[in-house]
Amino acid sequence: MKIVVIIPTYNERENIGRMLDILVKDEFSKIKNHKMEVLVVDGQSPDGTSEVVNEKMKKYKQVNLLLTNKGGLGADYAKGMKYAIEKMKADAVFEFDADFQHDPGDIKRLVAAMDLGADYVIGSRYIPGGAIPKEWGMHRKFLSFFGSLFARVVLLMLNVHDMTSGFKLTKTEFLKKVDLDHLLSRYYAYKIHILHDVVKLGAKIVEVPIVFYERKEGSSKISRKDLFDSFRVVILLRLRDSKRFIKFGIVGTVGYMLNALGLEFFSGVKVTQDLANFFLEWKGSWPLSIASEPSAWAAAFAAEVAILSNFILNNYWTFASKRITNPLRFLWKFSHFNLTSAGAVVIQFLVVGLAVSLFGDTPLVRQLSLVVAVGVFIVPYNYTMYNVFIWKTWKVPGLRWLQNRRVD
Ligand SMILES: Nc1nc2c(ncn2[C@@H]2O[C@H](COP(=O)(O)OP(=O)(O)OP(=O)(O)O)[C@@H](O)[C@H]2O)c(=O)[nH]1
Ligand SMILES: [Mg+2]
Repeated sequence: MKIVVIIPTYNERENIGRMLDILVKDEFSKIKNHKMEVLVVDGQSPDGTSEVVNEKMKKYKQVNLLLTNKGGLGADYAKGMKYAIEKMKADAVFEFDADFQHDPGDIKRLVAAMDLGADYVIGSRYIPGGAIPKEWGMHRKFLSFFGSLFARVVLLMLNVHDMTSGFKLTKTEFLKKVDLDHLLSRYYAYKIHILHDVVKLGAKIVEVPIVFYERKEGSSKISRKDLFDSFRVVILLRLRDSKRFIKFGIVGTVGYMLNALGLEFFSGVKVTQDLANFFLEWKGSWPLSIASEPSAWAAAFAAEVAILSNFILNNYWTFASKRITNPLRFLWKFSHFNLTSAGAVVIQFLVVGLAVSLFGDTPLVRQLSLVVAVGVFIVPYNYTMYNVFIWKTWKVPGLRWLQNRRVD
């Protein structure tokens, strides 16, 4: 494999020369089974970092230089990664700092993890054996740890312990599938975006413990705005992941509102009165008496309105990519959807009907009983039906013949 160590620099004159010597002379020679190269991505540092690199390039053919206009760490890394992939034909790339906070001696340890099958190796400070600088003040320790924990929890990535490490080895077969031109951050938070995408692509992740040292020469470029930027990126990634879930929630809310309005509307129309009158002789004999309540029928009609709205909105919006257009298939799918939702009609009929027959037929009783019907019965009911018949995530032995029938 060809492995390119990408080192972004901005005013790292005191560090870069010594770092390149150590990498090329000491470390690369220890890695026998791969072709190792360096790509320094310099943001045209005013301190003359690139002059030092140019000098080293005369000495070592493994050193490459790419000049940028200092677009921020993320933007410059994106350029470096694309250069390594397209121009240098890298099979894997390192993210690595120039300032000796990362131990060059750890490079071979991350390579060894990839040799054992990892696609994405994280130099991790938050697993046993890893460490952050002792010299860091309480607040930087706190921010680093809880920042990482926040990202892990919100993005549901508890199996990754260090979300913001700057020391990583990534197979370019995965990096090529990440949209490097549209990273959500041009600054430090780009790391969270790439990590998130690579995990979603199904890469095999391995964390190798590293000690992160305190910077000795030069100055830090990280700033307070990076904290807010990281927060923003985590939230945006989360929203992106849960778009369908949020749409599903909105569809449910609209469905509920139509249900509540429908209940009021139908309880005042002639059809429900007529239906109730038809069963008037059952008035005294509970529970059949429920059929003689106009609002019970109104609740059943309202349920059907909500089912219709849910089906149409989900078909044309939430699952728009799988939209059903063929009219026959649409009808078939709709009747199937109705069949699985039929229980909801019955539940609403019974719960609202029972409530109005017990407590009187007032808007308050109707609406409160609707809340109970939906919240206590219909949501769990739908959840069960969806798992058994729609997504088929629960296998029920006695129902296998029904579950296995293809409806789509
Ligand atoms: N090309 C380029 N390099 C940058 C940019 N910002 C930072 N760097 C380099 O990226 C690496 C990491 O930046 P640092 O400032 O050390 O960030 P850090 O290690 O998280 O913070 P410290 O612990 O304070 O050093 C260093 O090698 C910097 O020189 C940039 O905008 N462009
Ligand atoms: Mg640093």
